[in-house]
Amino acid sequence: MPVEPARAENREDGRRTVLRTLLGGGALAGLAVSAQLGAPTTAQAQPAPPTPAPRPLDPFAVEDFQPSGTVREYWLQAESFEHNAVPNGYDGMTGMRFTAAQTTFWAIGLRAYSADWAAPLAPDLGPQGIGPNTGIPGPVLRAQVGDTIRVHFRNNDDHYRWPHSLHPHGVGYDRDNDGGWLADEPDRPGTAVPFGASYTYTWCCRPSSAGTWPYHDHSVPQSIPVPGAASSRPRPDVMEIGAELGMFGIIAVTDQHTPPVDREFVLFCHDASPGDVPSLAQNLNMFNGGAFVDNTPTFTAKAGERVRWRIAALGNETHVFHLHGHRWRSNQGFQGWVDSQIIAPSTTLTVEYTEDNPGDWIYHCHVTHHMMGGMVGRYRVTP
Ligand SMILES: [Cu+2]
Repeated sequence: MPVEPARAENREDGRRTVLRTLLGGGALAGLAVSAQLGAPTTAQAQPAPPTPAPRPLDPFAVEDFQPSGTVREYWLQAESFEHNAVPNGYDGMTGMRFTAAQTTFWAIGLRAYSADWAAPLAPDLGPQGIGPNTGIPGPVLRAQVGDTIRVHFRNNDDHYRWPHSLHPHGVGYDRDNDGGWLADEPDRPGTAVPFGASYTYTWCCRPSSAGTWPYHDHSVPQSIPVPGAASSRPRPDVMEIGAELGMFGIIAVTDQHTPPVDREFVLFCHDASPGDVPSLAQNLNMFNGGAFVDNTPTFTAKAGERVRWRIAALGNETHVFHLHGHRWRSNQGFQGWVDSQIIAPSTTLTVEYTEDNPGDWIYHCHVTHHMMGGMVGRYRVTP
């Protein structure tokens, strides 16, 4: 089934390639540094003629897309479950304690299954894996440029029984594979998959798709009834409430410029508020469905390993990802070393470095209220 319009943009991939060459620590960058260090420095040496600047990339150029013929097939299921974001009941940073009732809500997650949703897939935390497959975040969907991602999606939200959808970022798709619901075209295929039904989405990995992207529920807005409230609709419906309750994950697309790594960490920044989720005692600012150290993921690495974080955000807040004891090359506007980077809803960060600093570290959002709302985790590096 053709899923791609014939035209697309060339700009992103071209810019990525240039940045990788200049900044990615690749062979060319290394050679340039060596040549400078080894160059003669006598007064007689003539300066080398300046390297001509690369020609500006044509933003209107048609993307050169070569299909690989590989189809990456995933069987995903939306599932509702009672979820405690703070299972140890404790904020290890401030010392505050919580009861389970204050931090538990009915969540909706996404899990990966074998073909025809026969059995849930085993966790795989390796650099090519789907992740823990516990539902929040959903499985990592992986592909290479040229591949097709085919997601067979089944809605088994047996608690809320709401319609749901999957909407991807970064990949190519036509409108029937977009998943974004609109009130003025409510019957658009794949935008409101009813409870008990399934739908297959086909997405195409173009050269401009290389990188880290989110996917999430983009279906009909809903509100969560307050127990005992007179009206079943006590407040305006919340758009993307399925995503607020946990229906999201990361798409990781690689190309020939993607460096191989020993560790890959997937981190999703998201929030839930008592205004939308009445069982919560306060705003929860979460990493991968958990809040506060030892409830959020504890990541581990060894000195010498090549490490990549794939970080995405959804929700109402803009965050600042900060990792103690480490610096890395920014791939955003400022092209230098950083130890903190801004990430806003639906944007992503791909952080890469060689681990060289053993210790018990923390990573956290550097927005104070978000740190206090739970966005803190541990990162343990062994020698
Ligand atoms: Cu934050």
